[in-house]
Amino acid sequence: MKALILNSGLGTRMGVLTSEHPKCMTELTHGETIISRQLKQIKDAGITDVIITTGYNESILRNYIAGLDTELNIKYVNNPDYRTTNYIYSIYSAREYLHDDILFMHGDLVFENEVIDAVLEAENSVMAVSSARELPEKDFKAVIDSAGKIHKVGVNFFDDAVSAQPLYKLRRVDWEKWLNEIIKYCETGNKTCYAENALNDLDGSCEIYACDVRNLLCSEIDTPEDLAVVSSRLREIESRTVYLAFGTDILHSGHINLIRKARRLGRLIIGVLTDEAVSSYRRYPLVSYEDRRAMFENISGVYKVVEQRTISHRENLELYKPDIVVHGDDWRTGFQKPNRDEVVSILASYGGRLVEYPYAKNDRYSELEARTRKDLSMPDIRRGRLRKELGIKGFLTAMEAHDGLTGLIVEDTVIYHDGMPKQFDAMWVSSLCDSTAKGKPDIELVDMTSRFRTIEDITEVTTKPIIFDGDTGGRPEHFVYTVRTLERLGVSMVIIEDKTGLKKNSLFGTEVKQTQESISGFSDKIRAGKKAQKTKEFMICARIESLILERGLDDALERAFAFVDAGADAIMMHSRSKKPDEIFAFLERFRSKDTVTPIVLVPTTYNSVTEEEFKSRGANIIIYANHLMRASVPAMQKTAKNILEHHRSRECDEMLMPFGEIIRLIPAEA
Ligand code: SPV
Ligand code: MG
Repeated sequence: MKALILNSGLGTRMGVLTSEHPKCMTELTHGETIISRQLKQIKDAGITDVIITTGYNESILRNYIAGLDTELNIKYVNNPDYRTTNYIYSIYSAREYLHDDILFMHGDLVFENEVIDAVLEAENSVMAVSSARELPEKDFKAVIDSAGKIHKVGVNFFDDAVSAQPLYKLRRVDWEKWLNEIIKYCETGNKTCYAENALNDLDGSCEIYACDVRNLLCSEIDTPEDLAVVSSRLREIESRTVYLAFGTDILHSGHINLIRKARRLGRLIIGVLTDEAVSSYRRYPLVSYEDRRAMFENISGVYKVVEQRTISHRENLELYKPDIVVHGDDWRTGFQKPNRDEVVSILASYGGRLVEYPYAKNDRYSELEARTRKDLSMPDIRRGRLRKELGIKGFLTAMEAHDGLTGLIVEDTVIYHDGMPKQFDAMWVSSLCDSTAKGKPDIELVDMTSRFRTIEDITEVTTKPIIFDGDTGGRPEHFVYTVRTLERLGVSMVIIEDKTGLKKNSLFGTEVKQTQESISGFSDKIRAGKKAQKTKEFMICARIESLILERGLDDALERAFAFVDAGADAIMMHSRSKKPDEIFAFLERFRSKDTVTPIVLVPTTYNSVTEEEFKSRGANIIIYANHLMRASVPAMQKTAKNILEHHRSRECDEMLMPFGEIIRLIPAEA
């Protein structure tokens, strides 16, 4: 594509302003002239070849442009009869250079970047028009049909017309038709009319459509009054602020393009989502907030980088009141729609506007995301995430997973509420469910080698942090090996319980014989584990069975403080009461002395309490310890019975998920 700028004319209506140079050299703001601005916009649009028709004060113009150092290939074409002809003849003079797609503009036209972007992005040949402006008495108007196609352009058309500006993007097929007509006009002596007279003779067979730029700046400067109006609009445009939020940790060409477009609209403020905000709606960010912030700060043309603490833009829109918010158009539907609606309504409250660009879909971007997810599943990255996320959010939820498929369900299940996604933060590899899945009792019968295999099945297909139920941890001499193996597997935390002898599941309470380990014996085990661990991030959590074994709160508290002293990174307080009172009492008394050690709860029985309440009382991790297993067993029994009853499977089909859907849960390449 080439740009064609018409600069042959005298510009007499500008008075003294054009006495010494062509009109296009008129200064707009801060040393910028009409022509320097146009050439910069052309270059920014990626066009390198420019044809400028000249006449009046040609050498002054050429010297001036040479001094601008535009890096454009500029071809000057002189219209020798510029005093007596119109620009139709200038185009005719340049005809041999114009066999291409053409961006065509008058030399006195000033437009904002959004205008040239809209014109160039249009699929068809287009002319800039404005349906928002009053019809000008003396300037161009375009007659358009209901499909937006332009039939006539001129000063004297009023019916079905809109205000039109001499800025066209012309595809070669259309332009050649118009150019041929211009050539015919000039060669039959018709040199003093507008080039549009030739276009009008084609009566729509040259297919040019209206590109409606509404209230955006796109004006010719004919008089000093025009200049004053346009200059003041430009100052306003230059001081505009544009807001664009990013939660990404990989910057690809789609993001760079969006930034490039956004910064052309004004001073670009980038809102970088905090780690907490990112992990609330997407995966955990691989690159930390500080590093992501630095990444954006180092992109040229970014005016300011600020923190965005939630997925909602509200806080920052109210703080910075940007004139424009830029976003990909992907949020018009789906879970982000409520966020978009909120942005639209906040912008409307102070007169800002939303600019959306087509969302860049690209297989390469999906591959990058898949690769990042794979990185997240690597043990070294995964292991530290629980500690980090606890630091970021302070409160996490974990759901049990006992094989690869339940791991995928914990990994991928997400719900949306008011534009906010909610998902589980971590996975609990329960001894109860791991044993149950194998049809075995929960008595440390399933050995560690088998338990590790379950972990591997899960880690192979997921990325979320894993909390491992280590039962009693076994003998201290064995536990140290378990710790190191778990670290190698990428597990984030092991929870061991202060029981000894033949362990039985806690939910049996005192119905079965269970023996609690001594404080000193269990403290030694914790110390041995902490000493054995190779990485800083791995966590050992001490689980206290005092309430299960009805030993009372004082015993529970004494143990909790002793185990923290022995090096436990967290405390799990277990209870099988239907009421949360003893857990609440524990939280209150523990937190009055220790405000930092994370507390883990497993509210299987006292299940009426919400996560919000646990959080407000000082808990940090809530584990849903056996729910996927409990959901699947009755469904399987019901199906088995149904088939037995009906002697065939048709009746139970509607209770079942088609395998086509199940397969969709499973990534093509894990
Ligand atoms: C498990 O899920 O294996 C547990 C929690 O240890 S509980 O079953 O409540 O004891
Ligand atoms: Mg267990």
